[in-house]
Amino acid sequence: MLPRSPWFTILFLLLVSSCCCFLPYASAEEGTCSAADDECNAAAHQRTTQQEQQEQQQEKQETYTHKFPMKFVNKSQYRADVHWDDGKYGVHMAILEPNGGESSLETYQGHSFFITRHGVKEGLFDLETDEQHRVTVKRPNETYEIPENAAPSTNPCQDRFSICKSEAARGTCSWSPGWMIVHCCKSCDEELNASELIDPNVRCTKERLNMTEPAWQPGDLNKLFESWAAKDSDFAQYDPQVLSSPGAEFGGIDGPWVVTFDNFFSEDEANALIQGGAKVGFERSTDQGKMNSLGEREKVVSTTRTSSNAWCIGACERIPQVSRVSHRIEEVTKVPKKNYESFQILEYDYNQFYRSHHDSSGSEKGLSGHRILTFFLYLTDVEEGGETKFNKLGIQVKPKRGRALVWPSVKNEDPSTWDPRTFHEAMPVIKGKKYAANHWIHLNDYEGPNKWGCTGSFS
Ligand SMILES: *[C@@H]1O[C@H](CO)[C@@H](O)[C@H](O)[C@H]1NC(C)=O
Ligand SMILES: *[C@@H]1O[C@H](CO)[C@@H](O)[C@H](O)[C@H]1NC(C)=O
Ligand SMILES: *[C@@H]1O[C@H](CO)[C@@H](O)[C@H](O)[C@H]1NC(C)=O
Ligand SMILES: CC(=O)N[C@H]1CO[C@H](CO)[C@@H](O)[C@@H]1O
Repeated sequence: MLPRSPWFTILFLLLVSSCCCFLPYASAEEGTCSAADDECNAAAHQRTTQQEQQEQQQEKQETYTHKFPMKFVNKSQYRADVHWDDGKYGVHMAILEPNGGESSLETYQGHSFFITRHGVKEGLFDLETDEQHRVTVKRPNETYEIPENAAPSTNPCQDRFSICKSEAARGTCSWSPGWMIVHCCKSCDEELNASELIDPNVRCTKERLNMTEPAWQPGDLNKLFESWAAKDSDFAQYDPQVLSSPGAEFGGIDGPWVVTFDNFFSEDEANALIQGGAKVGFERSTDQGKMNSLGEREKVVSTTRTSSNAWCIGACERIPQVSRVSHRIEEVTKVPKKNYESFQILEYDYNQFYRSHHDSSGSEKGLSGHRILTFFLYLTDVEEGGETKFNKLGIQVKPKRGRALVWPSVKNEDPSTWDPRTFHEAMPVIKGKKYAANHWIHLNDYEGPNKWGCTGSFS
């Protein structure tokens, strides 16, 4: 049996307290108390309490209520982004460019910032402690240096944001699994096995995603466009016009199919799409850059495309007129909506343009396959400029509210091969403002792979 004398109890308490409170202050200068030396320990305790109070007072004296500058320097080999931690997803504040990698921000005392790789939200870490680089602002004119050895963690399963736990608690892991696995992996691990699924080779297989058959077999492309061009078309009320058809057999020039429906949607529907875009918020258009090991593509501000765009998701997609137009496109194309990217709403101001490009997804087509069709809607009349120009075909289409322009990006004989004839560009707006919207339609399912974070896009 252990002795239960008062001495034992005191000794025990002292041992506990000495390891928790006194140890950091037991430096050589101050001298070290033996655990049982009551008086010495009491004195040391007083000293440390005084020190703490002094430090606290000092902290208190240095209160800054005004904005002040803070400098960030990037010494790492990664292009970095600085985000203010707003307690939610963070707010992007600065890019640390190469060749100097410096940026100065105006900030407030107590604000926190975290550092990620540029263009994705993958954190830059101290690999020894496995802590993400972050800083809480204490006083004006500090410099925060991202050290040379900063790098993504070797453990990809991290919570990137303060809000991850509460998002997981309200069920977001199951209704937005792709985004959550990549951004809130720890918080979704129990529910989804996120630490396994964070590897895109595990997460993004045809079998796991229950992918269905391609929308088109060879020959289906021509059949569809021929049904629109026919005199007795089911869709004659939308006023189809053929600008180009194979062998010019159905009108227009000899080339790939290019068709307009000059009366495809109403003014009310056009306005609803513009308002939906505003609801989500228009942002400067970006291109997709390189992919990291988690399947995220870097967002790159485009130089060949100066428009702004908004992806019509959530509240925008639920606007009745918006879903009515999507549904009409399903009826006309006979390709189900699960193969579509969300409506992209576009805004072109004076002199804005989108230089020559192709809508297929290039050689990297992924699970969803190429974009086979572009269904493009002009939401406003434009006084001058803003035409869609097919560079190789010599066709220009004028914006006109209610008009839809449709063309394929792939070949009739092989819908998994892109058709280089349909390069096109958006001419600069000279007078007025151009609003447009498009659905990009894929050969295979898009919604499933997108939901599971298998399309490179996580917005
Ligand atoms: C911070 O820098 C600015 C401009 O360089 C200077 O005016 C200000 O006094 C500095 N503040 C402190 C507290 O050092
Ligand atoms: C997670 O993985 C384990 C084993 O790999 C499996 O037993 C379990 O059912 C999985 N849980 C979920 C939610 O998929
Ligand atoms: C695929 O189908 C199976 C069986 O219906 C289902 O349990 C599973 O959740 C589906 N997978 C996905 C990613 O939707
Ligand atoms: C990749 C990259 O942009 N890294 C830069 C970070 O900043 C240092 C200078 O501080 C540059 O040398 C690096 O090129």
